[in-house]
Amino acid sequence: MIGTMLTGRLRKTLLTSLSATLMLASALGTAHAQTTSNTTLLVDIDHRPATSLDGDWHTIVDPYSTGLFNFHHEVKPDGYFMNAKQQPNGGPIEYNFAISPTLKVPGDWNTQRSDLFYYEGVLWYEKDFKYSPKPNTRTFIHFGAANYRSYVWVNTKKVCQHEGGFTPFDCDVTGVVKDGDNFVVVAVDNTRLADGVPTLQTDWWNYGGLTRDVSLVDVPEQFIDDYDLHLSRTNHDLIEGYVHVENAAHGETVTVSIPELNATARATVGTGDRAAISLPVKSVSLWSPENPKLYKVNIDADSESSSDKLEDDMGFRTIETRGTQILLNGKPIFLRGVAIHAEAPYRTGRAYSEKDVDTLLGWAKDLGCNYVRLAHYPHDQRMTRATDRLGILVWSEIPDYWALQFDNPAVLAKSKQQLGEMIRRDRDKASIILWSVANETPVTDARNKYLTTMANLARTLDPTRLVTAALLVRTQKTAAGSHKVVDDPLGQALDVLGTNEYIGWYEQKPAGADTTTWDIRYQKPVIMSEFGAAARAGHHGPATERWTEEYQADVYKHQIPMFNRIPQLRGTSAWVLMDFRSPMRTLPSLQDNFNRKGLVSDQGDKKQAFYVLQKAYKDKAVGKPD
Ligand code: GCB
Repeated sequence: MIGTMLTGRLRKTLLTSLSATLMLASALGTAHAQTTSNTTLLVDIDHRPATSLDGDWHTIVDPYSTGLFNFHHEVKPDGYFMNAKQQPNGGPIEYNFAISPTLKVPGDWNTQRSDLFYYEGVLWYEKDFKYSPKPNTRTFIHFGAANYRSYVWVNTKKVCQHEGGFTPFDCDVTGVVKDGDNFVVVAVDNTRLADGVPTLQTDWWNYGGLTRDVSLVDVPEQFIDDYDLHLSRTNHDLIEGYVHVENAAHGETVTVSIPELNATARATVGTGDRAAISLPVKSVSLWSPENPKLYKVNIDADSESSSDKLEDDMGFRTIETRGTQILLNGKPIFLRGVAIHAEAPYRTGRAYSEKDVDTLLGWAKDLGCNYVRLAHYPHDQRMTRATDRLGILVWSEIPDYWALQFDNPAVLAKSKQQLGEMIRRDRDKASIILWSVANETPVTDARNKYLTTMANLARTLDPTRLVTAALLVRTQKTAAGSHKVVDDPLGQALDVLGTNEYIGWYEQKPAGADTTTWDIRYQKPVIMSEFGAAARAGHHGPATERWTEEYQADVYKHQIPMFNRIPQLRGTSAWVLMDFRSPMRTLPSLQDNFNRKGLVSDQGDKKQAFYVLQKAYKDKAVGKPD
């Protein structure tokens, strides 16, 4: 919602750090070009046997990238990735991981050490680990996510690099890991980039580091690295899709079975290393918020020389639109929801644990939600596993947020990569019904083209779900109040339109909603993907006084009747479940670097607006399914 004007000084600072980072990236790219591509991305990683590399990692804060460049800014052959130790008669070694402070992984660095609170730059991580090689095995180091760019070395050899702060990646370390003692060094750089996804401005904290789990995974030489198994939209007695076997042997067979349904399908791997699956089932108990039934699914890939097995917990349902309706298992549904940032309750920082997820989703359930918008990037996989278990429908999105460089093909490539990684990790989750490709992006020809490409890609990668985006809305003043027009050309490419509005906060008074009319120029379902107002928990006063709980509650009281006057509204996600850290929110004592639009404070205090929305959701007094 906020303009992106930069002051001259700030722009200069950003450009300086940007060019340093670009040099780092290109130096790393050229110096290690032969080992930089990493294409494997293992799915269902939480069901694979793995050795966790979580815990304490030694760290070196490196704002000048000294670990990589010499004094003339040339790439050093003996950077920190060598993990060298001073020898009695050797040259000077001016770093030592072994005696450097540790940080916990998973975890952002900002909230673990006060001197790193505002840090944006390069930070090096190192961990020793033991390994015993097994025959006929490929070995990967799996990173749940690292923000924003990562460069990885094992035993001094560069094994991969990755860009994107919220999606997983794997480094193939086969042949690089050895029997006995090994070490891994990771340089993580969270410098914001003009050509990054997201770009320079975001209304959330740029938490850096190895923010999710890291593990060492052995797989057979032929291994299952991707699959898509879903209920047919036209036949609820059929599960269809594919299993991909990497490096599949000729004649490799794949078996998918669901013991509880007494169902088994066998197929041979064909073109593109994929086995097409068609699994007839009888009386599947369809997944829904009222019945979040998950089945154990076994997937086996067998050849003469190798065998790989995976197990998953999956629900089966269909999601589609009919006119302005959203149909879950063929029946119209209204999405009663709230948006959630991956901000950890109570301790702040990036959320990663089961406990974080339980707390956040516990509040969402208590609010009466059957749906959550996971803003503004893919959350930890624990979140989407939990929404599957709890029966909470999900909108999941990539950080195509605000003013990306829409005319830059390199940026488009980054968005595509993140979309692909998000869909690949989470396409086995029945709870996810919506992939969102953007939030509040400025309408230009370049952006329309870019995001249409993204919407089409989402549909190609996953034709079984709905594609959406949170759009800005045009406002016209009328004699009676205001008129909101939804005619963004991107709407053509979407299945469901998300619309964000802040009547009562950034525009008008709360009562402005009473006289606002809506003109939606598409015959498609609409979700009010954001609305809300800020309040400091415990700050009370008249409902006319900004920042009070009463004011925030008043905004909600006026929003709900307005929603009920939008015939094609099929969902609402209030902004936002819990207060979250944002450097944009500097007002002392009221904000203190938190966006205070939470219905719950970061310390778990429910504000008055929580109860207003809870009552409306529990009484089913907001919106209607058809
Ligand atoms: C928005 C953005 C969201 C912000 C919110 C706000 O429209 O999508 O990321 O945090 O407004 O609080 O201004």
